[in-house]
Amino acid sequence: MHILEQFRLDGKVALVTGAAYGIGFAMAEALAQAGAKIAFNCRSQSNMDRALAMYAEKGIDARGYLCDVTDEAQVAQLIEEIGRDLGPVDILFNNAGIIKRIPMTEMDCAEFRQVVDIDLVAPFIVSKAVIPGMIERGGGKIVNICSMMSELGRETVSAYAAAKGGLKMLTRNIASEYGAYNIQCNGIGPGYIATQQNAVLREPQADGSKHPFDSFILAKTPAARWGTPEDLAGAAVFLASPASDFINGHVLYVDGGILAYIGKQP
Ligand code: NAP
Ligand code: GCO
Repeated sequence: MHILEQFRLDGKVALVTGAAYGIGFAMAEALAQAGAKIAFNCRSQSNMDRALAMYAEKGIDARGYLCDVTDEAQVAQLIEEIGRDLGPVDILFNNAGIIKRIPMTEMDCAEFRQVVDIDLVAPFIVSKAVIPGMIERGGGKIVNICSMMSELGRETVSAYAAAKGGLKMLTRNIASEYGAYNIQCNGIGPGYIATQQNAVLREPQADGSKHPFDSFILAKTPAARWGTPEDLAGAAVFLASPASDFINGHVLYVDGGILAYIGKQP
């Protein structure tokens, strides 16, 4: 097979959770460009309508479904509807996620649980819903969207770091438990990617100067820039394609070098 053919996804059905915008949308667009049929979900009709229009503008006939990934019954229905509309899920990207930035001692248990529910329990729920079909059909791909916080902590993100650290180990465990069925489960660990999830950390100050966190991240990133959702496209297609059939349990960090760097001297 010509090497570039290994990166094609023609005839495959890809589900990207939470792909109405942000990183999920960019990865779904890349998978579509590689030939996959795209299914995505989100929780609000308005986001769904906007996303469908954006996919259509890109020439992508994506199918959108309203589904809260923390709800097992809704996820079961989601997988059934995708099977009816597009065919069984060959590729799953567990991308949906939230963050709450609250000092741990001030965080309610309910807030901690909500982050863990969406960022860790939901990938378990959706993966569990697609793996039996993947086994029946001889294999599949699962990609979990991890984080710098799968490796590092920082103030105010205890729930998120616990969830994303757990997601790294869930990735390794799915790889271990189902690798024999030709299912590859890997992770993508984005660095600091400019999306609405962290827009508050990049807002210019009243005097027009950079947000301190913006300056902090630029000093911690060898590439000296925030990433864009499109920076993740290549890693997404690679881990969804036959080109990565012997890669399993790996988290591919797309972080501009943050994890390798002690940080620029002030
Ligand atoms: P975002 O812009 O906030 O998008 C999050 C997506 O998740 C939205 O589409 C949202 O849809 C969906 N979502 C949230 N909770 C959901 C639920 N319960 N059920 C279904 N959909 C749900 O975030 P992003 O920056 O694109 O991040 C996407 C993923 O990458 C997340 O897992 C995040 O932790 C991870 N990540 C982000 C960065 C970064 O720097 N941006 C870095 C590393 C990892 P609705 O709310 O409209 O339903
Ligand atoms: C934060 C940011 C990060 C990014 C990402 C880094 O508050 O530190 O939101 O958590 O979202 O996870 O990889």
